[in-house]
Amino acid sequence: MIEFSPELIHNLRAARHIAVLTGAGVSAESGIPTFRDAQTGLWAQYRPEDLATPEAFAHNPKLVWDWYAWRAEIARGAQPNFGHYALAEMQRHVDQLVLITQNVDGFHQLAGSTNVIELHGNLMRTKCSREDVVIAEWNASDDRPPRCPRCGAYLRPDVVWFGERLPADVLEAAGQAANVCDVFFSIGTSSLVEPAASLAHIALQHGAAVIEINPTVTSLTSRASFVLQGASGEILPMLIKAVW
Ligand code: BV8
Repeated sequence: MIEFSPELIHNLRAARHIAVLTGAGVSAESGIPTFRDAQTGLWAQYRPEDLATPEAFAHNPKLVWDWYAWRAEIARGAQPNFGHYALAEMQRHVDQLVLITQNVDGFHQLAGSTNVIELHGNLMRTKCSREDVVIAEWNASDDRPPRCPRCGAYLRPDVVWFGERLPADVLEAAGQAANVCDVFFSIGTSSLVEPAASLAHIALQHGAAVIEINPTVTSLTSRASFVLQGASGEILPMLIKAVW
């Protein structure tokens, strides 16, 4: 059982606005490999950051399409874990909780969280690579990637690749949440990818308490107000019990 400091418990009980940033670590206990984990099988020879780019898709659209199809398959075969459910419950205890996720698996919504900001999109959604519009269905064919039924261009996953801008409205909403929160959680993220990693610093700048939950040290750890070292699927349910 982890002991939570009285100061941490007080901060959370007094909080009216909570912002939460999650990364791949929150889905690790669901069996979804994180970006830091070595990839397995066919994908072991590739680095995610080399596949999640427009250049990789331009160079080898089938390879990138198949990588996302594999990841979607893993996500469809997995479930949200206790960490996801605890965050959905936390939302019921505070006036406003904005859940900002870097994850593309849709598990927060599956676990019942609302007010979810998907910074990097969602691999269960597909869009036209030319028109940038979401395409819900297309003619079944063996083409990989399939072709847009409207214009014939390749379809692609509706995610933000490295070197691509985040949608302005999404980034704006996330920045706003970080700006007004009393407490900012950074959970299961190596805090390396920008602009997501800057959100915790925006919160610190205006005096919010920043709580990091991660089994390892990250670039944020030394700046965080509270550091809960461990797995989010274990810590979050205990934190909910201790506070609310
Ligand atoms: C942009 C979707 C601008 C796709 C992803 C400033 C400085 C340096 C670099 C840059 C910068 N600004 C821009 C860049 C470039 C780049 C970047 O940040 N590069 C990094 C590598 C340095 N950023 C971008 O390109 C962004 N775009 O800024 O555009 C621009 C301006 C003009 C014109 C054009 C563009 C776009 C970034 C979005 C990339 N897309 N995902 C996909 O998923 O396939 S990022 C992807 O990787 C994830 O979404 C996630 O964000 C990131 C992985 O990070 P984490 O989630 O933290 O996961 P990770 O595996 O790293 O860590 C897991 C953590 O969990 C670990 O700490 C581990 O200890 C912990 N953990 C493990 N188990 C548990 C746990 N924690 C809790 N419980 C557990 N059980």
